[in-house]
Amino acid sequence: MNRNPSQRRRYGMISLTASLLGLALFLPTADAGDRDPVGACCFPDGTCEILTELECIDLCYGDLNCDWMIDFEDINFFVEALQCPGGVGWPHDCLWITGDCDGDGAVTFDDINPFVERLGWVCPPGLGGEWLGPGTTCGLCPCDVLCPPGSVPEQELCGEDTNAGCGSVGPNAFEPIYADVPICGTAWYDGMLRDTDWYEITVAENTEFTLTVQAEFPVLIALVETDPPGSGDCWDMTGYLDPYANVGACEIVTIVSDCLPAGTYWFWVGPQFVEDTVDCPAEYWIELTTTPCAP
Ligand SMILES: [Ca+2]
Ligand SMILES: [Ca+2]
Ligand SMILES: [Ca+2]
Ligand SMILES: [Ca+2]
Repeated sequence: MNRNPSQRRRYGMISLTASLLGLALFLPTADAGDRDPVGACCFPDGTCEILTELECIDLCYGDLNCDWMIDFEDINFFVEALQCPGGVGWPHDCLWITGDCDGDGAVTFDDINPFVERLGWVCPPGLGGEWLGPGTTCGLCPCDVLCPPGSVPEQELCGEDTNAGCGSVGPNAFEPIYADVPICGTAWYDGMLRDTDWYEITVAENTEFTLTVQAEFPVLIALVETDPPGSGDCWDMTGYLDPYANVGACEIVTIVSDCLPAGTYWFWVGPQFVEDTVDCPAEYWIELTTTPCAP
């Protein structure tokens, strides 16, 4: 958020009144002008919309120097805004339209009374977004994956190595995963080595598995294939991942297995080797659903 408290000079109420009366004699009515360009607005909750800058950021009307207070320091900015119809020639980072205290889309003399009424206000903290600029797309927002409601944390802490499955040093270590209970996990990649997370589930009947993931890094998810299927024995790995998916940061993707026989299955999650590094604690979530099926 661009908040730029600059050029602070004090005006008294007398000089404000004099200035406004003087301006009223000379200035044309301001115009809001053409519709502003739109671009990606990235909100703190991870969502994004295509909006104008004004629609995206949080404005406190009357706070023309963007210091979150509406006070005498704003008066000369307000007077200056009145001299810039349509915002043309407005030199400050804090937006011209911040002077639109009656909400009609322009800063005009009609804003004088509502501006004066606001003197002394403290602006509420905002929930505005970050605007990325004209023509930008939501794919450019920083990726922030939020754990879904009801999720449980991965047991391995970021930087540890406690669930590397068939790739474990020492005893094979898997973390359990349960149907319909999302897991909120973390991962890293240091440019050479990467975190690998192996999740294990055992089913008692023919099952079709559906695994969904979203990660803050380019991620690979997969069902580790064994022959026979569901053997739960690392020596039975075929070396194939089936099904699997590679997706970019923040993309949500789902893989669906064939109808597989009762047994023990492993789902694999880890960073792709495409970024320079993935730093702890890069987050992801996965959710597994199981559907009984007939082979
Ligand atoms: Ca202010
Ligand atoms: Ca106005
Ligand atoms: Ca991990
Ligand atoms: Ca791991």
